[in-house]
Amino acid sequence: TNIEDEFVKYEENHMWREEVREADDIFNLTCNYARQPFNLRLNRYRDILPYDHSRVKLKNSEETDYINANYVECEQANRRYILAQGPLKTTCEHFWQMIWEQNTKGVIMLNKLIEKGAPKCEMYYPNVDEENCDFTLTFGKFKLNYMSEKPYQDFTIRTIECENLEQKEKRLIYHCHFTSWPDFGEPDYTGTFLNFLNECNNLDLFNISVNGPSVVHCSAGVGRSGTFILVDSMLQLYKKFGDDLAINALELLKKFRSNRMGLVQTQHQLKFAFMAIIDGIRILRQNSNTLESFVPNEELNSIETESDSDSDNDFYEDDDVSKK
Ligand code: PTR
Ligand code: PTR
Ligand code: PTR
Repeated sequence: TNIEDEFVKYEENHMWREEVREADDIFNLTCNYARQPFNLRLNRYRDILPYDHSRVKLKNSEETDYINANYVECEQANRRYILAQGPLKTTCEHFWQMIWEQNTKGVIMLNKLIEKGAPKCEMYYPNVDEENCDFTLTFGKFKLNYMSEKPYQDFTIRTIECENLEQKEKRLIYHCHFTSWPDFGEPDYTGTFLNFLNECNNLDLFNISVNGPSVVHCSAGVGRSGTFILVDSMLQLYKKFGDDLAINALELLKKFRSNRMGLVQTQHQLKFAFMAIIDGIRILRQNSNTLESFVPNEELNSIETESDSDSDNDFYEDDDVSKK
């Protein structure tokens, strides 16, 4: 398809950096509500704010209906996501309230709580993996109970029972946590990422005819989250249109960026998204339109990634050591 040609063109002409910037800030959209004095402290980063026109509004709230989150849509792929910042101490209750009110079935988390020694997200979910973790957490009217988890090599799928103490009603929420994606970086392999995406799809998390939109977040909810939904939507479009797919990934990214700012932060993330889409399309073609992996992870990485050269360096370092 043309995405392979585009990849080669961007790669040969060193265009990734240009493309990731060019696509940004072409919209004159406002974030006035996010800048209101009573909402400012609810933002993790001063420079990543939700546009007014697509922000998610809390329904049942007293002081403010504000949360740093946007609806991001691709109608043709039948996809509607909510992209959000990683909750702060002061916004954990709002986060669960959004999940409840929007009828969300799945939360996709792409960051770790601490990255490069700095806190990137509050521990808003009960778990058994972190230090000082708890089986049960309560934020205002929401009580979260840890139910189970299934660990994979680079991700964990948890089930959490969310109990609304006011309405005395309980729901099961899937918490899909990808654990090997550094901020301003990209995963080492497209294979593990595609396996993760496939597991999320197997849980039917993105089926908006049945459930509300899934919530996708990282720390700011733009770099990694944007990369994730770009790959998911493009592969969904390929499943639907096959090789007749006429939508190009950069156009889709621009459209997404009119819903939430800053999606896909670095040229490497953009390149990674293209590699994952291309590898994903190869699997769909070979495997009657499902991503169900039938080859080991390493074999999915047909295109060399930056990290391949890193491991070359490791090899030479080892060599030096053996000479001593
Ligand atoms: N986010 C800051 C900026 O706006 O430029 C700084 C920044 C940029 C921080 C890149 C980290 C970055 O990536 P890395 O952690 O890989 O150096
Ligand atoms: N001001 C922050 C910075 O540029 O460092 C905002 C920011 C932080 C932007 C993290 C993106 C970030 O990455 P992600 O969206 O993947 O968490
Ligand atoms: N907030 C940063 C910026 O806009 O400068 C985010 C960013 C960081 C964007 C790095 C692009 C980057 O590209 P590279 O890592 O290729 O310099």
